[in-house]
Amino acid sequence: MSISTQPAITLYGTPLSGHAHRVEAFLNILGLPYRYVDANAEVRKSETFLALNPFGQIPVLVDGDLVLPDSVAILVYLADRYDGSGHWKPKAPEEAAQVQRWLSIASGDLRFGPALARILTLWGGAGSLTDAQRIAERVLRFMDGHLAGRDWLAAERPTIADIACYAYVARAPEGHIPLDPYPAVRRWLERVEAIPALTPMPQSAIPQSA
Ligand SMILES: N[C@@H](CCC(=O)N[C@@H](CS)C(=O)NCC(=O)O)C(=O)O
Repeated sequence: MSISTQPAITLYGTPLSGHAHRVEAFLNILGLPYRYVDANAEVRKSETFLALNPFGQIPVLVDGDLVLPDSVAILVYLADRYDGSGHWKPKAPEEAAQVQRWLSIASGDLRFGPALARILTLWGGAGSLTDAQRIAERVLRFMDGHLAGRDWLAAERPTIADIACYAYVARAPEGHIPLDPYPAVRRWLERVEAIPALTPMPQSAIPQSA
């Protein structure tokens, strides 16, 4: 009888996707074994991938029979399913609401602010860089004020809110959004990067225009 050593979890992502980084970081923090499939733009157009996510987007997590697209949905699932400590997704109503608020910011302002500015700068595409930078500055100013008197976004310890918001803030300079005006955000980034097992979001090797 042969025993399969294949991990139950597969993550479809790419190394420079901040959305995929959220999931990869959390899988590593939880110490869960997983198989990583590099789903580049070509792969994402394939019928096989579109069967997993009709939106053609990464990340997608497959865990046994479950096929789950969307980085935030995946963080919620992994926390509920595998975080025995309950620390990463608190249940107390106030903290739970704060976590949800920052997950919404991760999917909204951070996606259409620093993430879009980075995409447009590094790879081009549709959208206004000026609008994206304006949204980025607004959310970073808000984050900086919020973090001035606290270590973590949603609770007194790190939660999935910090994991969800980290990558696109860390790499905002790749969209020509300097982080110098946001000292509390920079200190928070250092705290996030010191979380055991979290691997920092890689810097793009693509040369940036001035
Ligand atoms: N709401 C989704 C957004 C994911 C997303 O935008 N992924 C990008 C890569 S960072 C993607 O796959 N883009 C390809 C496309 O939209 O065609 C999530 O949170 O996972």
